[in-house]
Amino acid sequence: MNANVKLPAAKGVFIDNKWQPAQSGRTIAMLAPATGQMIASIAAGDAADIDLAVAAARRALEGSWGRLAAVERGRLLSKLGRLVEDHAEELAKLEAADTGKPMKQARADVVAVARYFEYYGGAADKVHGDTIPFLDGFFVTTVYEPLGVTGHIIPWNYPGQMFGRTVAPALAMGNATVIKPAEEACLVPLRLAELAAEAGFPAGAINVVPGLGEEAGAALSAHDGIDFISFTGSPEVGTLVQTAAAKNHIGCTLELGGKSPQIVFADADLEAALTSVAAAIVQNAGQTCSAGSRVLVERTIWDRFLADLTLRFEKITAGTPEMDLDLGPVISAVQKTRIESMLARAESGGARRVASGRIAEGVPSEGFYVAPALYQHVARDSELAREEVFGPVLAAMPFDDEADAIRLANATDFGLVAGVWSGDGSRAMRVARKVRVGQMFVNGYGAGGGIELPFGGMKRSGHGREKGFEALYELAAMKTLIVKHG
Ligand code: TXE
Repeated sequence: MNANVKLPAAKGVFIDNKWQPAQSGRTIAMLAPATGQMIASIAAGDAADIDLAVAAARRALEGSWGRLAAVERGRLLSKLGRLVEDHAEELAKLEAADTGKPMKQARADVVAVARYFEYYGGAADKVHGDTIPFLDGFFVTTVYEPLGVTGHIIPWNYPGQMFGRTVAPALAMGNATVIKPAEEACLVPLRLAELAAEAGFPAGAINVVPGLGEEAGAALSAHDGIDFISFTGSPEVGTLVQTAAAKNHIGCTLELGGKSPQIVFADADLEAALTSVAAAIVQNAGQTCSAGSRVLVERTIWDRFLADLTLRFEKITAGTPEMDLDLGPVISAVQKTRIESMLARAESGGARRVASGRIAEGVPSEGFYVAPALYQHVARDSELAREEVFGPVLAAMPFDDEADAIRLANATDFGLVAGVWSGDGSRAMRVARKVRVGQMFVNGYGAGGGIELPFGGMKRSGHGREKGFEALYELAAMKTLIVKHG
């Protein structure tokens, strides 16, 4: 790791704007995915640290943070956004070391992090209620108030962006936050908390407790002192988090990944579709909830499309962050093994690998590299057709007509994102309205879309909306104020 990069992780748990060791004194070794070597040792927070963090957040709500006007909260968020820009290169290096992604992608991620704080900084004083005509002698209005202490369990694929995505709108609405970043990658969230203190956020508004999911994460989601929990991760853990939230009768948002299809009709701009289809599975080594992991191709162009896609796939190359190629390694040995086992099962079930990308020469042999892979002969009811791989693996499947395309697109339990490519605008709209997802692209596909665009799932992809103004409403309590004035 570059000597100029500070390692906030080594400093412990961040509570009340101060670093402290985990109460247990335990630590977790963090490995760089690109090299397999240890780069940092983070505090292994657990229930005792979560207790302290929730108490600090509650004090902040009752203290100076709770008294700040919306415009002041917005100013702090905007200032944090500018500090992120000032530290962009440092944060990009941390993100790349932590996740293994190419530097250009880590830099783009940091731009997005700053943008989250800028967007929600500007939005903080623009969430207002309605006046509602009611009976004679009454004045009725709705107001948005903070929920209270909000918990945020975030994953390792975009540690910086996920912090911005869920924490910025929570702060904009005046909540005090406790964040549990992923044990595999949490350097950027820890550094962001430190920068937030520098920006002037009062003690307790932002608390970060790194630690294992089954310890710190489970303790946060089950804590009776929180008022809301936001979770991004696997469907299995999502079930645990929602169950814990139900026991405390609090709300939650769940973002649980996807099996997102791009549907390509014969009349589409095929060049544009090919470029997008290849890019959408390579970004972040396929470890993106909205990765385009299925391509559904009209049978009349199947051979030609697959041949062109194969050519593109074979040029895709994985390397270290510093090589700055198309993709990096996957996050961990566990994930590499998980992907490889899924592919072995797919192949024994008849799926055929038609193209492989490359792994650059000279990558460290201990790194967690997976060559990008394109599969055909993928049975419609197979695991590869229906389940998230979370790696650079694309399943290609042909369809016969519009109805078949819609059926196939909907034939997974997930419903996060989809794309349709067609030169026939009416058909594209018909398909777009019938695919059951939270975000639908027409003649384009960008993982997750922009920060302004509401994002979230249907079915097993979860519920609730992040990004855009919708996130602010998820993270606020609407009160109806009824005044009888006679
Ligand atoms: O997820 P986990 P994992 C999917 C993807 C991936 C699979 C497994 O398919 O292959 O999930 O990844 C915390 N109580 N996604 O094992 O375990 C954990 O510490 C509370 C999709 O990494 O769900 C981390 O902070 N929290 C995805 C977070 O949950 C717990 C992003 C996610 O980890 C916990 C990541 C518990 N009992 C994985 N156990 C997306 N939607 O983008 C773990 N955690």
